[in-house]
Amino acid sequence: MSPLVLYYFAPSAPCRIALSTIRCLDLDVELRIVDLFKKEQLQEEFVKLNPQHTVPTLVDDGFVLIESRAIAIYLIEKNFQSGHSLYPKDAKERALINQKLQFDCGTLYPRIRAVCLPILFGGQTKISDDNRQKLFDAVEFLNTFLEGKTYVAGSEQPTIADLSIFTSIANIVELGADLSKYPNVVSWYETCKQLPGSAENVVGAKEFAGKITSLWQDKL
Ligand SMILES: N[C@@H](CCC(=O)N[C@@H](CS)C(=O)NCC(=O)O)C(=O)O
Repeated sequence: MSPLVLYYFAPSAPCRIALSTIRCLDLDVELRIVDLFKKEQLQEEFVKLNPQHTVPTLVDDGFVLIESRAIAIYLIEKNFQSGHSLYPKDAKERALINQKLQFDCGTLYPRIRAVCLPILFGGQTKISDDNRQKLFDAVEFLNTFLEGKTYVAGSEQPTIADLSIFTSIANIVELGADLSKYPNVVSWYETCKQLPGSAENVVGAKEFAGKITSLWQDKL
């Protein structure tokens, strides 16, 4: 069987959600780099594959899938039909994992983007106070969710919600965010650093942060 193909760019957090899932599941993958800083996602061949021209894009034996969290769920459902601790079959456990995936996709990560994209692509050199505040409000929510818990969905084992949120938090850690006011987030982050693929994930976050910090005259 041909290996999975993942169109990938390490500084992209969604790409690292997909890849860290692949690493935790120990699946074979061929990475094809799409350099967003060179606008390679707009090349005709790639747009034919993914008209939304986003990475990550997964190709599994001709089946094309976009959206990082959908990719994570697909890989587990396809390869572990009787379930996997990263995304167990129990409806309530899944619901709590899905909730935290939605929290990352709909709240935490968009607030990180709102801080970073004006710097990365908008020519700005400073963060708006409002955007910074909203980002740290989301970190505060995460800190509250983690009260008395080891992992974000409340399970005893890490899940894909941890992989997703770890990826977002790695970006702001590497941007120099002071998380000392969020002790639950700090200890959870240290725990997640033990997961397969997390060192590689942090390398991508460093690349992302390096690009931002070369452009701004500010700090988180
Ligand atoms: N919700 C999507 C977001 C994908 C996304 O927006 N990827 C960005 C990089 S972080 C991208 O490919 N941007 C290039 C473009 O939109 O042209 C996911 O989680 O996969």
